[in-house]
Amino acid sequence: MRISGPGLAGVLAPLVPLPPPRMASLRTLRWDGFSERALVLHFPGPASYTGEDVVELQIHGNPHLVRRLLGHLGTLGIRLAEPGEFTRRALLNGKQGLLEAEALRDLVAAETDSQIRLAQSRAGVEPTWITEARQVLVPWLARAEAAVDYGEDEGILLNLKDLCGDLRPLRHKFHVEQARARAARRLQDGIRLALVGRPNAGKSTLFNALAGEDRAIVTEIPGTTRDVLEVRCEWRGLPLRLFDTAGLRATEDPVERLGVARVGPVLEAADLVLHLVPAGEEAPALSAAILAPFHGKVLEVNTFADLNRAPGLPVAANQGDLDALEAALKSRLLGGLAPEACLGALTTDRQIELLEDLSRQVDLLLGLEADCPPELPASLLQGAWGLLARLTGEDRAEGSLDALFSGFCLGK
Ligand SMILES: Nc1nc2c(ncn2[C@@H]2O[C@H](COP(=O)(O)OP(=O)(O)OP(=O)(O)O)[C@@H](O)[C@H]2O)c(=O)[nH]1
Ligand SMILES: [Mg+2]
Repeated sequence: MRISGPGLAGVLAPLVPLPPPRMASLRTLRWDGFSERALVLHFPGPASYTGEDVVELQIHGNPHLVRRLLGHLGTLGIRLAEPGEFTRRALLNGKQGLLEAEALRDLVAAETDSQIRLAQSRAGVEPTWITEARQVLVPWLARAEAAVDYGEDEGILLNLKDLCGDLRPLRHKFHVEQARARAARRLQDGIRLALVGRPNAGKSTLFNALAGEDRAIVTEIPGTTRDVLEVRCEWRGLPLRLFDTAGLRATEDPVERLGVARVGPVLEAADLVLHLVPAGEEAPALSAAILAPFHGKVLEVNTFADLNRAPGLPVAANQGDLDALEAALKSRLLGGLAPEACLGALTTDRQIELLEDLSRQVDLLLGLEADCPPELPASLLQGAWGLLARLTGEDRAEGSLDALFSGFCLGK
């Protein structure tokens, strides 16, 4: 149990005398006739996770015992934490930045190796491009302010050419970061990948190959798969949620018809749809019609590439020949970046929107006329500065914190 708040030594005194700071000590907790031997840790504020006094009680995990102790702590004026409340307090007490808190939320939610690495790469370090952007902006903010305040009287002018010379490399960095962030968000969210096509196109074979396990039944009988099958896996650095579906065809079989009817919702929800067409065949009219509304997210792959070489994206899942598919997926989903190239990148909608705003702000600055009044660059520079501050959380709206911490679990 982790407890945070002011004056804990006094509050907990009736239960247990607290040990010296940061020393794990065996103590006996006494309440209501119970005597529980527990390892007790005491982190007096501000040198603690939340910045307040923090006490950890490592008691035996019996759920009834835990309930009884929680009940007793309630009588001492201690209540259960809200989801993410520890981190929220750490943030409000300046122990942690907003970007770090967001990275922690992603770490808690991560399900695959690459998602964990991505979240860890963002914890505890401010991205260097943010530091560099600040270094570029600070002197120009000062110069612009001076030009606004004293320009006319003292002849202080803002040299827009030099300003643009400094901003162009910055804009380039922002564009690089935008591409990295879009790819990183895909990785952090996971990619919903649907496999569709006519019966016997090789969907379940590919499904099993990507999942790395024998999950779906594969036979040479057309119409084998009826239900939608789902598996979460990481394939060559891509966190995937895979969906195997019933083969698309007009059929009298009532069970198979139900299966075909389930393909639509899978297509709706998918980030990317792989349409499997055996190499050398034309896509059947029925699948083409069903897929037409989703054409923006459909990628045609040619299965049975071991038997038939044809132009297109060759896949021979039963031979493990999936390199072309890997390249196509990474190009399509990550803009050609390798998953490792996304380490340290921004990932959340909030962060990405602010980065886009920042990029637009710099575009406006670069587009200024040479003879514009200094108030214009000054206010745009202020705007850019403000966006950076909102990104790192130095300037934040309370409401945005509610959204962030609703994604946390209890006790974090
Ligand atoms: N040679 C070769 N055979 C394959 C390939 N992919 C699948 N097969 C074989 O083709 C047959 C059908 O494969 P499935 O994976 O069951 O096809 P499906 O699209 O899931 O079929 P339904 O579930 O009936 O819609 C099986 O006998 C597989 O072993 C491939 O790339 N090359
Ligand atoms: Mg199948």
